[in-house]
Amino acid sequence: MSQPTGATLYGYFRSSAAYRVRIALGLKGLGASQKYIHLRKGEQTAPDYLKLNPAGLVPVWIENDFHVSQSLAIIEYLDETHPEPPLLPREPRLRAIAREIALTVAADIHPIGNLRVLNLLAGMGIDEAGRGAWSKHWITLGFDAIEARLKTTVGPFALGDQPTLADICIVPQVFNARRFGVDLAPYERIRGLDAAAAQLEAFAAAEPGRQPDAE
Ligand SMILES: N[C@@H](CCC(=O)N[C@@H](CS)C(=O)NCC(=O)O)C(=O)O
Repeated sequence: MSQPTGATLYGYFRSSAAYRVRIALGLKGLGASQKYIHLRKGEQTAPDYLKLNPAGLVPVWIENDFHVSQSLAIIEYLDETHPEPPLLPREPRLRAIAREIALTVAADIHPIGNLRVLNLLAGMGIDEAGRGAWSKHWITLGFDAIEARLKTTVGPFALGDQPTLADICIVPQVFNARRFGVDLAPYERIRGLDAAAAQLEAFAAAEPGRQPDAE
């Protein structure tokens, strides 16, 4: 039974940024109403939605007269308003590494493979195979960095025996990697934490296929 926040999360089943927020809510045992913005139909650019998020992206978190976008900002807000269980390690160096990994996904990998980027490439005449190769390239580069970074961590999760912001960002990106046919064989540590996370209901319930708007 989750604790209601009275808030609304605007998302889309396949949005990996919204997927991150769903995982964080699950780990905190928090509930929120969900509203679905159909990205492939372009609902993110509808005037009413742009009033909520002028960037035309999901997720957005709405709590009475307060609203915030950017998945990492939403997750930090949830962590600060509901501190248990913490989503960042307590030890400052591990916290820094958790943020490093989260940003490798959220700042370096994810934005370049976003729908609007792929749509722009399509408009420039890049065919589906070319767009797929583009996405695979950037995911592979980012995963190479994360896999190397995880060398000194102990598992089963990215930074030890509890899931953190690092796992919250990696797992949805692994989902995307599978969609784009990225070969995950070289990423033993990433595959290991993804498998560990899949055992937790917070991660399993947040999977795109389990969302009411899944197609
Ligand atoms: N940095 C943002 C990224 C948000 C984002 O790019 N969301 C994607 C879905 S994962 C989106 O709304 N894409 C719509 C589009 O590209 O038109 C965050 O972490 O929230």
